[in-house]
Amino acid sequence: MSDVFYGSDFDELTNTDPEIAQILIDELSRLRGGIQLIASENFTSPAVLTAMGSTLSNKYAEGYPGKRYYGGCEVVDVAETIGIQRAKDLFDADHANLQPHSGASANIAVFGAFLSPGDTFLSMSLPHGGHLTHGAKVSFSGKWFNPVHYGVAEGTEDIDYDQVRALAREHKPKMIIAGGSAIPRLIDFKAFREIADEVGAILHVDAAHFIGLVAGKAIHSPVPYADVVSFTTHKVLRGPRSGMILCKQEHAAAIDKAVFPMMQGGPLMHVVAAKAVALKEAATHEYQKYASDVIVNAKAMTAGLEAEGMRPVTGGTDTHLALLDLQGLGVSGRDAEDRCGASGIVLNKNAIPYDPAPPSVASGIRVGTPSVTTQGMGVTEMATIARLISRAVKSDSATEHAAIKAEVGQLTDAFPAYPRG
Ligand code: DSN
Repeated sequence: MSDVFYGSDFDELTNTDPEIAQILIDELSRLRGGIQLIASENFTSPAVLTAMGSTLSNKYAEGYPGKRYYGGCEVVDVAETIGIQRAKDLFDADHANLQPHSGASANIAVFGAFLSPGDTFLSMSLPHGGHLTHGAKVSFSGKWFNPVHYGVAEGTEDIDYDQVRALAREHKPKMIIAGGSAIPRLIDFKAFREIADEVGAILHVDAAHFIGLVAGKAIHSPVPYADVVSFTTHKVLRGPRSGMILCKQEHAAAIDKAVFPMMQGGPLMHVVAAKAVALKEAATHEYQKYASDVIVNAKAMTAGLEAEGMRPVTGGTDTHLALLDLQGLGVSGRDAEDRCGASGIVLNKNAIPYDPAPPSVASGIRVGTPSVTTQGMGVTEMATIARLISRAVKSDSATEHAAIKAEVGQLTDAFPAYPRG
């Protein structure tokens, strides 16, 4: 441990709580020992992890830099101010709020800033690739507000902009949300802006999945078009598990008040500092190369899976993720997830548009390349992984799954997550 830094000291944790220390070791082994294809996960850097494991965790800092409700905030004020400036610079945004604890809490704040209970909003339906916080009945957004949902067109399986426009004209929503959790294609933010303007709605882009690609200049940005952009910071962006909001200057006060004091109390200053670190990392040429490699890898993996009989929804991907329809193989998403899991490949079952199966079974799987790209894998490895997934999905033999797991081990040994020093 450094003379000047307390935190992230594993020996200290081992002495105090060997049980939890062992869980940290076990989780690191799990990450290192498998192929991680959850599209919403990544391997954040040791620098980000260090900021999160620091004494900044101790500080109560309700309020914003220079306007806190506690004394002693002069140091954490600097961290938050640096982070805000980095976010504004990286995304060319008028205003940034780094305090939301997560993507879901960022979205609660967006609703709080612009809507009142009972107001109507328009968003993508969950079974077509939306998100729980975009109006699912079990979420605050579906319980307290009135969601109207658009989906994808049956033929293209891409967002049906004609339907978005028609529903907007019919329901006059106060807010329109673009974005979701299983959208493999680029979103036409200009079209959404035009529809929002036509009906006088706020345009909220939930960029959680793809903001890292925007940061790395690999895809176009929603920031010029949206009134407000919310996102998580731990997906392609590779920051700490947390949330963030960008908005136009005219909405800055409303967003800040909705984050604190409406939605949250004290910010997690260690996580705010970690977000600042991630934003610095994301502004580098190295990160830009990473972001474009994530897409190249996603395209390669999708092509490999298609060659093995798994149909890519929309015919392919422009981003970090793909949705594969397994109906042609006669295997459910749930069975595919289990079989891959037994083979050391971590991915999730996923509903596909117009899915005949219930969500707990699902006809598809979702794969993403943020983590394997962080490990340094390229298109050759993506082709290998596609073949391993195919073998795992098509077999219910434990022997075959064990054989695949051994091959997974060779790959993860060659491209380790968190390499040993
Ligand atoms: N549940 C996350 C995902 O996996 O896409 C988004 O919140």
